[in-house]
Amino acid sequence: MDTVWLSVGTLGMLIGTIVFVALGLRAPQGSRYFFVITAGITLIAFISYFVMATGNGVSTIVSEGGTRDFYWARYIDWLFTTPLLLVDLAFLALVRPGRYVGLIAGIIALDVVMILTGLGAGASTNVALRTFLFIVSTAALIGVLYFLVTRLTAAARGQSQAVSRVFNTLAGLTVVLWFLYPVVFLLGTEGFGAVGGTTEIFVFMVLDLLAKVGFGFLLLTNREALADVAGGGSSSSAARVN
Ligand code: RET
Repeated sequence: MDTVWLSVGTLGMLIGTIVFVALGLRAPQGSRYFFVITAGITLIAFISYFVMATGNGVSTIVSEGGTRDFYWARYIDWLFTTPLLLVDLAFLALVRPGRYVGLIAGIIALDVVMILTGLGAGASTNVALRTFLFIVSTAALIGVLYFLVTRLTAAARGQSQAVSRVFNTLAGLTVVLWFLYPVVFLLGTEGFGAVGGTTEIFVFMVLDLLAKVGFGFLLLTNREALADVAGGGSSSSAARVN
């Protein structure tokens, strides 16, 4: 069953990538970078899921409590795709992202800390170390989401109505979905083992599809918002000459 769910994830990410590339061929003027970034996100996840579905990217961890399969490939995926999702959100919210390099770099740095400490927590067999790394990872997640709902949301409010509306939807989706990852981790094989490995693989697959393909679809089909961002933040996109 694990292979079935990982294959569903592989196929879902492949379809997402193809759809995003196809949508990108008709991208509103000046907004193609959103399509490139978002298709890149699903392409990376496709590769990661393909690796896992074919029995790779997984190690057996032996501890006193027994053995468990640890799918480390998903952390390599997340290490690249979660910053790219945040870049999508930052480019949507900020009229001139170049002026906010510090803010964007800070959010990405927190995000990378979150994934790497999460990887350490998942791979470790030492309970104290795992607990410590889990707490650091969750604190970093809270930091990322804090900047998302404060600084980026405030910036998005200054954009056109179409932009701020889609930003609020995507930010809300991100806050809810991202918080579920540590919950699944905690309940699954890396944590208390309240749910089995197959359930964990299934739930992560659903979360990954929603957080990447669902997110991308909402963003890339909103042509009005994309045209507004490309047009420099006003609601008229005609003003911009490319
Ligand atoms: C981990 C480890 C335990 C603590 C925390 C975690 C957070 C993971 C997150 C992952 C998001 C992944 C996404 C993937 C894209 O599809 C690493 C499970 C806080 C937030 C959005």
